[in-house]
Amino acid sequence: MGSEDADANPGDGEGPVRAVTVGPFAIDRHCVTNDRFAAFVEATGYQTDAERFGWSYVFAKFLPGELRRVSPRPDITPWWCGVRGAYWAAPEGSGSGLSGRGDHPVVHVSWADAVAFCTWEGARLPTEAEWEYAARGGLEQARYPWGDELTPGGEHRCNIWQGRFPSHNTAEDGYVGTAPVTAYEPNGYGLHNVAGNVWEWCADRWATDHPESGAKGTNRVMRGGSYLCHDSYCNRYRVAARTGNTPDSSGGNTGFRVAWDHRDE
Ligand SMILES: [Cu+2]
Repeated sequence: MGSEDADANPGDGEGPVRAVTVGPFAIDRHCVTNDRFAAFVEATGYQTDAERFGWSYVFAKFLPGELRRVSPRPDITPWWCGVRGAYWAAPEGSGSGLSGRGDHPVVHVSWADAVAFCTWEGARLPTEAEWEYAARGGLEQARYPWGDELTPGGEHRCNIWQGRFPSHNTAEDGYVGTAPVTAYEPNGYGLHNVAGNVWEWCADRWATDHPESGAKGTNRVMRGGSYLCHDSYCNRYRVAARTGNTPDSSGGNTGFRVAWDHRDE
């Protein structure tokens, strides 16, 4: 687990490369889709954190002009807008919807929302070690879930940013925003889109020093990178890359996949 890549972000705690043991577990081949999350909400009436707060982060370029102008932006990541009314079923705020995106990953879900969904399904979030073990697809210390080359034979294998970030996405990989959860070829274990598309919540608390007794902070781990990742700014679509966020945070590029204790199937 982990990497000692020279181009890892120094504060991310990817390394050192270390042996980690995981027990038997099952993990979904792909992220939870909008359709699947809708069934959960329909059955339970669950309200997400973004709905309770009344807003969530949306990539500025996805917004119509007026909404883009009135929505506040963080100083250090000004390509994000805090958009009133943005939540999983209205990913670009009021007036937007999920038409044509039923099989895309649900986004604008917080860590707490993801846990609520998992609990309802009798499942759980993967631990970070389980996630990485599954994402590597049986390859040892490869850079990506499919090998060391980003586009083997010129073929795109994941949904990230091409062009100049954050002004121009050429979408050579086929997508500007989210892609269907089963887009691109799966890795050696049959998992789709572990790299790119949307960040995926893990169960673990965030730390960079990998304490054996588990981290104590409040932030939670996210893995995999998203459609906004580009090597000029954030190359966290490498399989060992990691980041974290507060458990009530949500945004238009964060989703999750579900895991289970071992089951026969
Ligand atoms: Cu990134």
